[in-house]
This record gives sequence, structure tokens and C-alpha cells, in this order.
Amino acid sequence: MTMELFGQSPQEPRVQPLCEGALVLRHFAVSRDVQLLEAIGQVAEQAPFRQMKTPGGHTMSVAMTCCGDWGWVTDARGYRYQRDDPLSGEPWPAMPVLFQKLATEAAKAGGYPGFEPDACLVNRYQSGARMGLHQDRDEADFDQPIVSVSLGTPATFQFGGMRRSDRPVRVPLEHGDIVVWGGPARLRYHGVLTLKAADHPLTGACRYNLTFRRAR
Ligand code: MD6
Ligand code: FE
Repeated sequence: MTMELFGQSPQEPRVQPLCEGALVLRHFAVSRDVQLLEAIGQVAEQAPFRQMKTPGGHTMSVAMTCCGDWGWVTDARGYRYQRDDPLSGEPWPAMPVLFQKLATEAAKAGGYPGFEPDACLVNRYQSGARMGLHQDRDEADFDQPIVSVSLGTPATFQFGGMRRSDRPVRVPLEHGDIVVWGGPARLRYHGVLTLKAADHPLTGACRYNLTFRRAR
């Protein structure tokens, strides 16, 4: 007996609105998971994961790398996009075509046609890693959406309001889920709760997150 007899297959993409401008495309990236993880490995060979420092001097619990024309960095001088990896002084690795296609397709499915990212931030969470509430506001044009892909172990996304003090809702994110985020939601506060210990057949104890942006 197949799952289809009971309605929706668990692997079938499904759209879940979060608020005006933001939605989750459940399982959207699952069919490309192995290739995406391979490409993450290739990016990380050129530009290794590293735990950056916040302008306040704290070491982030999430390890990051980037690909594309612009990479997002944080250090004592602040948050910014730059063309070169500060570790090597070389340009960030090119954005894999597979990444570009996924981001453009997901944005379109979410109601944002014509999205062409020039920056991809790759986050790696291990058990205990978290990301505090923040706004994504280092990009030039807030009319451009953000596409955020989750791979590996599950996490709880916190989705807040326009003020840091607005109480966030909790959104569970699983392997292959994509959050598309723009329009009136573009500057909402958001974060990721402390990652729990878990095991995923493709990523072990890790959760990866790809966030695609138009930086310039
Ligand atoms: C993460 N994501 O899911 C961190 N930002 O690991 C983000 O910070 C994020 O998922 C903007 C839009 C969507 C996101
Ligand atoms: Fe963010």
C-alpha cells in the first residue's frame, strides 16, 4: 500500500504560507539533495567553513562559508558583503549552476519571478549551534527576496515581526524545505533555535542552510 492512498505523499512539495510575503516550500529541494551536498563540499574545499566573529567580539556558533560574486562576512569592522574570502584573499568560489537554478525556481514558486542571486551564504550548524534574532539588511535592494534552503538535521526557525521585541513564531524546518522571504516580510526579525543532537543519513549530525540573496 502506498502513501498516496492516504492523500499527500510526504515527499511531495507543499506550500505553507508564513505571512504576507513569506512561505515555506516543503521538501522542494529533496530531489536534488545529494548533488547540493556535493556542491557544498566543493565550495568548502576552496573556501573552508569558519566561525566568524561578530563586531562585538563573539565567535559565532554557526560555521560559514560563501559562494557567488559576493560573500557575507562579519568581523571587528562590522557586517558586510565583499568579493574576496578574507581567509585566502581570493574571490569566493563561483556559485554552482545547481544552486542558481534552485534559488531561481524556488523564488518563482514563491511568487518572486526573475530572482538572480549574486550571493550564497552557506551555514553549517552542529549540535548546540544557534542564530540569534536578526534582520537581513546588508543587501542593497530590499525588493529582492531571500531564498533559504535547509538540508540535514531538523531545526526550529524563529519568525518574528518588524521589531526585535515582537514575539516570534516557531517554524520547524526539515531536510529539503525552502523558506522564500520578501516583500512586506523582507525585514522581519528571525533566527534559529539551538540545534538539537540528531543524525541524518546524508549529513550526519549537521544542518546546512543555504541563503541566497541579491547583495548588489
Ligand atoms: C538559517 N537563516 O536558517 C538562517 N535569513 O540557518 C536566515 O538567517 C534567514 O532562513 C533570511 C531569510 C531566511 C533565512
Ligand atoms: Fe537571516
